[in-house]
Amino acid sequence: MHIQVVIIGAGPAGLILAHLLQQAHVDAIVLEKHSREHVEARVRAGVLEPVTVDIMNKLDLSARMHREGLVHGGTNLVVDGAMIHIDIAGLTAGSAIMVYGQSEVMRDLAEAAHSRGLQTVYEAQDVTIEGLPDEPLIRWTKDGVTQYVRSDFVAGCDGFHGVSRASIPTPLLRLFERAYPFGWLGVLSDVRPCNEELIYANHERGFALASMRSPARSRYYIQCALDARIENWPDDRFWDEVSVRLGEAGAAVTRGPALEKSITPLRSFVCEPMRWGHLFLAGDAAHIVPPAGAKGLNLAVSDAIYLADALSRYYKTGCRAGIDLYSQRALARVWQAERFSWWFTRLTHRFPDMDAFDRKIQIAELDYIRTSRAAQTALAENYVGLPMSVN
Ligand code: FAS
Ligand code: PHB
Repeated sequence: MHIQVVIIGAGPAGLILAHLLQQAHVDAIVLEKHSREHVEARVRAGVLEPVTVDIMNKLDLSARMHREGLVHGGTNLVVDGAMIHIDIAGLTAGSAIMVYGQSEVMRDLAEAAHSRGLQTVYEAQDVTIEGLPDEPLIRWTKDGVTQYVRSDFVAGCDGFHGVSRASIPTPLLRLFERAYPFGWLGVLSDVRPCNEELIYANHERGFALASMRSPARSRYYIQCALDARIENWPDDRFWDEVSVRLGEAGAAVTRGPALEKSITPLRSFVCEPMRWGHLFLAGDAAHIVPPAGAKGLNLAVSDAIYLADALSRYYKTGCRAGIDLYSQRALARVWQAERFSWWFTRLTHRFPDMDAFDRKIQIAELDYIRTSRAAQTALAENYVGLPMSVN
């Protein structure tokens, strides 16, 4: 069997790419190792940039997002209790973020993939990629039966721990990494949010984030030690800590049972190039950002847009320029998001090795942001996401 494109992974990168290729009449198949329920149950990102909202609109996948999502024209920083409002819309000629959980995005993408007849194989085990770099042969096992397909191209959308990046000889790759000396402890709870918009708090005791999924469902995070364990964070201890760190807004925190509680390690990571012959990497398979900048999901989407454009142009015109430029174009946007996510993490978190001088510098930068329209504009335009390059 031969197919034009095999997509490994049915996360945001994989399914956005699959929908875009179908729209361009390019034949593709998606191979996902977990069940659809497992993918949709993962509690991850919560903030969509305009680029992500626009592509969901273009794919006619955004009806429920516009019904249930929350449009935010601003966000907030809290520094040792005092609030700084960032007027995102006012500083970026009307741009806004959409608060709509990744679980909901995945449900919308998967439901439409099914109804539109996108070939998606869930619980595809032991996916391997042979024949690289130029003649891909992909094998997998489904219900105990081994299957294989030859393809023109492979899109590795299989996340940080996937098989795609691991299929590229290490000497061909340049890897860039920064591991952070802390993690995020996240709680999902069916309680009303403590504030209309998100709050990013820098507190002596550590970072906290007040986010949400709906007017009745909150998502909170606190910075935690690398060796933190869920069992040492009963709900009451979490609610006490997040309330202290949120300062004045903490008084409005409504407590409730944790529906989900998880610890995520933080890292910055980039793999260059995002291509080897006929294999392309997209999303977390190629890069990871610390979640403070709300970039992970949105970068996966922008990679998929670049890759779909490149492959569609090739099949339509035979022109390989988009394919040959894909890695360079995607990486230009990736590094901008990496820089912002690194900068915003350093601005808002307490690093164990920070001394009194470091803390003073952090407070001075936050005071500068409080008083400078230029500083707030720079934060706002990076937070909503820089324009897709149009070269
Ligand atoms: P994904 O990891 O979403 O999807 C890859 C898919 O490939 C998965 O479904 C996986 O099952 C599949 N796969 C892996 N190996 C395979 C194989 N060998 N064969 C077949 N399939 C395979 N981002 C934010 O912006 N904000 C957040 O708050 C946030 N929180 C996060 C919390 C956690 C615990 C994690 C892990 C990530 C978080 N992220 C967050 C980042 C996250 O949203 C990712 O950036 C986003 O899911 C990236 O999408 P994909 O690149 O599609 O990768
Ligand atoms: C979330 O709601 O999960 C979320 C929101 C903003 C971030 C990170 C995570 O920066």
